[in-house]
Amino acid sequence: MNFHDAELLATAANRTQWPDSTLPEVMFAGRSNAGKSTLINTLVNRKKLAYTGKTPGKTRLLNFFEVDHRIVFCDSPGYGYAIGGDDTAEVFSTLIDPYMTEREQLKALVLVLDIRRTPSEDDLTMMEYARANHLKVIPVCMKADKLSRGAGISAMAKIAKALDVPAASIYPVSGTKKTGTDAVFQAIESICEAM
Ligand SMILES: Nc1nc2c(ncn2[C@@H]2O[C@H](COP(=O)(O)OP(=O)(O)OP(=O)(O)O)[C@@H](O)[C@H]2O)c(=O)[nH]1
Ligand SMILES: [Mg+2]
Repeated sequence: MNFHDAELLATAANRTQWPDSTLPEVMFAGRSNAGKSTLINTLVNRKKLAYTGKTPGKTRLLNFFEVDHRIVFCDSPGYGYAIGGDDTAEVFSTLIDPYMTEREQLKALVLVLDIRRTPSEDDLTMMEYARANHLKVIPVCMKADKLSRGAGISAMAKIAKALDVPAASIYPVSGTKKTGTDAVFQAIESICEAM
């Protein structure tokens, strides 16, 4: 496991609160409870940088983390769960949509999925939306530790088919076993360096 320096740069409810940074950014999005915040913590080898929890709806705003002084990770609220009375549509229109369409240094979407679940309509919409905004998409299957090796491979094949991407382009990660993150980090780095 590599050491990465990481710090919270900003928490934003609207565009005026986006951090004043020019570093390349990567957004982490996905269904509520899929493991977005856990993935960020595991990538930077920190237990509690991003806020995680057993109940869905833990991440409420956009949270920006500067990593190694060269990349910014943006954690976002999950979709598919009503957050504090607001519905998913509102989170999308007030937080996620402006960020995805207007943030110039945003380079990639890490689409965070639960390896045990078929991608939802919202996942497919998010992926199309990222592509429409010229973002590269890195699909990551969290909770790989919950399935046996064989079941994990067949689950990822099904997910690849649903997303219409090659199976080899999907990254399995376990937050509890801390496996799979080096490959994800490299994928993020190579996209950010190419820009
Ligand atoms: N076993 C296992 N549990 C995981 C893994 N990743 C996340 N979890 C658990 O899943 C739950 C949700 O994780 P979070 O990282 O908070 O998920 P999130 O997508 O950020 O959720 P919201 O912010 O609420 O949308 C927590 O109880 C985590 O401990 C994993 O790889 N393996
Ligand atoms: Mg979260």
